[in-house]
Amino acid sequence: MQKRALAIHDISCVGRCSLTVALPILSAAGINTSVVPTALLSTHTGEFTGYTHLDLTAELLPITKHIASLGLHFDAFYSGYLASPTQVDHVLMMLNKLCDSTTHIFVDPAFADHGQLYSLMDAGMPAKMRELCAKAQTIVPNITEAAFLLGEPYHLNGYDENYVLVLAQKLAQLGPECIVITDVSFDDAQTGIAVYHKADNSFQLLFRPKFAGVFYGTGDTFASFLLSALLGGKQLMEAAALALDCTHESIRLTLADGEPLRYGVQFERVLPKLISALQINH
Ligand code: PXL
Repeated sequence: MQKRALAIHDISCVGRCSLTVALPILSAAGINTSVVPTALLSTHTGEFTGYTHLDLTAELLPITKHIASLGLHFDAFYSGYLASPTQVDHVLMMLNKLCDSTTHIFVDPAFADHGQLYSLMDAGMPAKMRELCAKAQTIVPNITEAAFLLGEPYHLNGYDENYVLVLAQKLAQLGPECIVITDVSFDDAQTGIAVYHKADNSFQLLFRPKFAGVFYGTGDTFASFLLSALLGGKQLMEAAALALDCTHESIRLTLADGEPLRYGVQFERVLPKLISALQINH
């Protein structure tokens, strides 16, 4: 049976992030993916100016009621960028109405990066997003979001493995079983992820050579690759390593091609690698 996911993120028309990343990646992984757009923007809010923004919170209850009436089972509930703290309450309502005991609740908090909240983000978002993370089985914050979720000081650099381990353990205490922290870096040469599994207190760091630049949407590509691999039956560590490799390769190809970074990364070119790693026969 094909797995079924519900992806709840914004649509940024231009600039490959959120749903324009999640839908193609999950679909390539053979997952039947339904989408709920949380907001409609002309571009992401990273390196563009003058973008439009339509908050779709008012649609979430009617959409949820109708989908709930269909009696569908979702194997994964995957939330990402949310427009406001109020919208997080609506997503919690969706979660209650659309998930059952076997739904993998996978939350990418997607509200900050490099020590700062995203442009349109309300200062109340970290505290509110904590409530959603508490309901998740897996969360994938970057290091900024991990610190902000816990109200801990954010360190641009000069932190060590123990700082990251303590963040992961404290995040696990909120509720989730699996914590994958992205954008972990102890020096200029390497960047990577920290993978923490609460069941056995296991903690592993995975690094790849660091590329210079700001890569928009890569949190979304990483999370989408990771969820694809988990739904494809991979264990957490193997799934995280595959997602890291696919994301790293997307960045490498984008830089080699010379495309301006604000348009996101060329994840499309890595989909064959994902498909073969997951041994999917389309
Ligand atoms: O990739 C995260 C993201 C998602 N959605 C919007 C964003 C960003 C990051 O800047 O602006 C609208």
